[in-house]
Amino acid sequence: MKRKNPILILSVLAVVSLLGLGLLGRTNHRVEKLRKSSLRARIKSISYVDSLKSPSGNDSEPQSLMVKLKPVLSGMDVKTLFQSTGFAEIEPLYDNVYRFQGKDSLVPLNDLMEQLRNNPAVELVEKDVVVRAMEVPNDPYFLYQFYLYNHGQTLNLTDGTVVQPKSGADINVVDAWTFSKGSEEVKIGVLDSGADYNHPDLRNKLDAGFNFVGNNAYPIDDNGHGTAMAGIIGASTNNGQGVAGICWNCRLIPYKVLGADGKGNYSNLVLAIRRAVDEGCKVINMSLGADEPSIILEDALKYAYEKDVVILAATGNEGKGSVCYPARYSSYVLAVAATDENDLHASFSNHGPEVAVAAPGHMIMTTFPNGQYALVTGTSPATAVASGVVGLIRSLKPFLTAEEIFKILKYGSDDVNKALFPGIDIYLGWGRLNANTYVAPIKVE
Ligand SMILES: [Ca+2]
Ligand SMILES: [Ca+2]
Repeated sequence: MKRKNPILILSVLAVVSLLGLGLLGRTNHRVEKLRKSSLRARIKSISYVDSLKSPSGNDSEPQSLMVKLKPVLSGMDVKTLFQSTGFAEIEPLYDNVYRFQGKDSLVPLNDLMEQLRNNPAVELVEKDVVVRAMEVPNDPYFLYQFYLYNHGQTLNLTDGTVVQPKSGADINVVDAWTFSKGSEEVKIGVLDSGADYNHPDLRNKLDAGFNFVGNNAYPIDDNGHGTAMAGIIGASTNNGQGVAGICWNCRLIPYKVLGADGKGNYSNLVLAIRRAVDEGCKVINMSLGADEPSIILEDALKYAYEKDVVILAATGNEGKGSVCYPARYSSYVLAVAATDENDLHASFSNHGPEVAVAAPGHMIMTTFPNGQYALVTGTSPATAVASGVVGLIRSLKPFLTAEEIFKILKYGSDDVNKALFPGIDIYLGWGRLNANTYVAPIKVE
């Protein structure tokens, strides 16, 4: 377990300024919207920003002080002695050392500290520094990945946008990593526009896939969408570089079904699903969709499900009351809706009775071609988040069937909209993912 210490924060800030330099000259907050096509799968808005300013946290400020009194005070009633100083509570720790609780005080802690420093009875005053007992990966952009760890950090984008996420609106994956960081045995098929095999945060994670668009063995990414999805699912993590992936050790297999324009067709999708199953993928990510049903497509999904593959697909980004295909085939597929950084249903996320779960899908920091990093938005990244989480479950519990994993998500997700829509609903399905509840051992008291 590592502590989050000042050295880590300094190094993160140092890299933040490098990010600003590295991405200078990029189009500011560009948003690509790709056109609908009735017979073609399509993907939606990818957005990215050119650079970011330094973030700041707000839940790690100390609320109390550790105070060492001079030995001459031993035996005296310390509470009486300091009762006028404005501390809510004074508790003995050991010998002459006390904890002075400033949490509910009307006086700022720094002022209380200064008062004590000037008090002749006080030998030493220190802030009661907040420590976190958890493993935080050393990837420098981890601070921007509030979908993984949201402690209410403020993000200032260079276009003037300020993102202020709600603390706790994340998939609780840092805790989950204590139990599962993924296994190389679990292969995740990413059916998309290919992947950047040279990206420093992906090159050690990608296995050979296939390019159905060019009908060759090289699923290179000439669009960017596939590289972004692959990074969310399983970028190299704790490697001191770029972003953290969700499934640290899972293998990623790109199957290219979308061209440079972000479009593809069902025939290649069907071929890719069948090939991914036959090549041993236990999870299939489809951050894509179209509006028309297809019996042949449904047959391919059924084939995968019966071979015990967990398939995840995006609900679509039109903000309408119908879920795209293949996500709509909910007997075989987990349809993933998007939430935002406040745990609210994202307005662009399609809804309907087929929605299974929701995952963060707004401003998701991930890999982008040519060694870059980007913030992407849509039900596409939400789906990739869910695939990474399913990869963690499959790694830890390979004996579970696809059907059982559906049930784990059903009973373990957080019903974050329960005030308005208690239980399963057409917006968030069973709720927003909570990776820790899926993988943590059940506590028996
Ligand atoms: Ca990394
Ligand atoms: Ca609900």
